[in-house]
Amino acid sequence: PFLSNVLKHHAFVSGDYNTSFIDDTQELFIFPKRQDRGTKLLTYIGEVSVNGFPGIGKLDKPLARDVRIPKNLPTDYTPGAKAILDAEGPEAVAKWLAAQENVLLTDTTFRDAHQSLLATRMRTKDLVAIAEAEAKLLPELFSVEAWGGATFDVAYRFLSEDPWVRLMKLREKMPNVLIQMLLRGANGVGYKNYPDNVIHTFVKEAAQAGVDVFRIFDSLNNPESIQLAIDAVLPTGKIAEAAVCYTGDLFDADRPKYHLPYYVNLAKQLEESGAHIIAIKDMAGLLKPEAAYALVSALKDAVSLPIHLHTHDASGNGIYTYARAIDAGVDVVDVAASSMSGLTSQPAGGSLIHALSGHPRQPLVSAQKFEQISDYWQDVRHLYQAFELDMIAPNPTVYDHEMPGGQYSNLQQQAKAVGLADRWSEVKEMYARVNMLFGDIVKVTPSSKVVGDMALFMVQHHLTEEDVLHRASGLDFPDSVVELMKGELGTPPDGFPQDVQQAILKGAAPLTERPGKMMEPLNFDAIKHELFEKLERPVTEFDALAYALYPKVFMDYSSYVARYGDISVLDTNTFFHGMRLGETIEVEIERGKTLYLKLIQIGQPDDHGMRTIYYEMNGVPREVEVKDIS
Ligand code: 3PY
Ligand code: ZN
Repeated sequence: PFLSNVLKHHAFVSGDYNTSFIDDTQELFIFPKRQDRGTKLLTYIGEVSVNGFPGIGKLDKPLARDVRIPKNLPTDYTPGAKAILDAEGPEAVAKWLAAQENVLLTDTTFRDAHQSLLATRMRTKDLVAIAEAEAKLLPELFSVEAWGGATFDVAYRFLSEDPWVRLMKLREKMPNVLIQMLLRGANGVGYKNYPDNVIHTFVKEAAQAGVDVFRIFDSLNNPESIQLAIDAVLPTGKIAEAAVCYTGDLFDADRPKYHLPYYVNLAKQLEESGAHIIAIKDMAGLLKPEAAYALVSALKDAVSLPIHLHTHDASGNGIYTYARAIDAGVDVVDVAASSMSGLTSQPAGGSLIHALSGHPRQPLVSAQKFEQISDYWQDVRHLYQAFELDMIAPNPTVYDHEMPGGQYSNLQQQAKAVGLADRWSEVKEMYARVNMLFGDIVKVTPSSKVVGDMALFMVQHHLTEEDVLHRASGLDFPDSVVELMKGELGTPPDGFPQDVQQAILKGAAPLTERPGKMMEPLNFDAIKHELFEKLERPVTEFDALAYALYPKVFMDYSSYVARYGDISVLDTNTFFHGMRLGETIEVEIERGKTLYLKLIQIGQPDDHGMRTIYYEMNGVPREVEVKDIS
């Protein structure tokens, strides 16, 4: 341990040491009490078996089912759009796309579908297990959306795994398809603006680790924030897909703000900013079929870039919307595997392919093969039943409240937590009213969260819009609301209503510039040093970025890993539910090294609530102590 401490010491690593190094550096003699990987895993399993999993508690472990993974895959990968990007660059991909007669598909199952249906909880292990089949059976896909959005922080925060490892593993298994991510402009994969150099560094590292297509949006449709991220993508040689977020109703005469010229102007600006593709990001599923036809037609006329359409199927109208967009010439649409589609997720890929039977633009992706992939997700989804939302049918009220796919279940949970479960309809209605109070804004992460926070606040305190304007001095608004009005998420191009802004800021002045632009660049070297001292291990660029974006989440994750080891190796059922008495599981902790674990007995709690858990590990008795906090 001494030598390893020396080798890891930052002074030694940086070459900044002299002969007194050892005398002056007493921490070299502190040796951590090492626990082996087996004991750490047994402790984790014991704690989950006794106390349940955070957020879902102690539930019966679902019976194991066979998971169907397609067999007899071709030995080789068929080259796809990725080959064009690698050989000829992003402009060539855009040109190739525009020349395709058939509409192309992006499969969102690896990101948005589980973000929108299963609270983003899909684990890397389950994603990687189907990745090779996905890439070998569906090489005609334009891309697989597999990273970004909420998956980044949820991986660390709730799954105790490293999202960068996820990306690199998927890259390895899918060498022939484009991997796409969702990036929130100047908000990165976070909930507020970061210094510009954080966005640049993040994009550079993500591109190196495997992202080919960056879908970039801003939660207030502010083109400056999107420009920043496009500028970060261009030097990487990857694809910058810039999104206009769709809200409101194109044909609503009472809301002229979001008529065609609004989107056309924005798309033109994004084309000028250097984007290779324009996305229409319909994050709530508000784009009705005829609006889709009109919008895609107008954008095809106004810009010379391919158009990529994203929707959510909350209303049940998704396939119809796509059909009309396809008639209008849309180049790519987002779908999910059928068993992970519909409702707050994307429309089903297989259904769309069948719906276009006889249509000259029917996608080249095989519906049968897509269903083989879908069979896998159907089996795996069963393991995540604790995270299913309680929406079971299409819900056209989405056109009234305009809540994004991923937010619905979250806000419902938040409402329950503050005792508003039986006033959920009021909350939804208030969400729409807050939107108008804030000046009819785009609602998508992070702006959507602020609208939700304000709606809860107003319902909870029985407030009206009048109260907000005239009783503001006596109201303690949620922090997120004050930050929004201050301009910390940026501003909508036409600003916020001044009276509301002034009331909520109570006299404080709003920012006048994009916040990230005014922040000091982050010193990554200093962060690495700081982390090295805290973690006592080599620090990667990925660690430094994660810490820059989410300091507390990353530190919590790091202490979790120090305590339990790498628990991403556990099967999902055990990860969420622990083990049953008498059950045996296998855990491959590294290639070729498997532990066979059997849970023999759970002892009674002692005076301090500690229980002894008795296992066999590879046939040898083992015990761990676990605190019962259930
Ligand atoms: C995200 O930012 O996570 C989204 O999915 C927005 O739609
Ligand atoms: Zn989405």
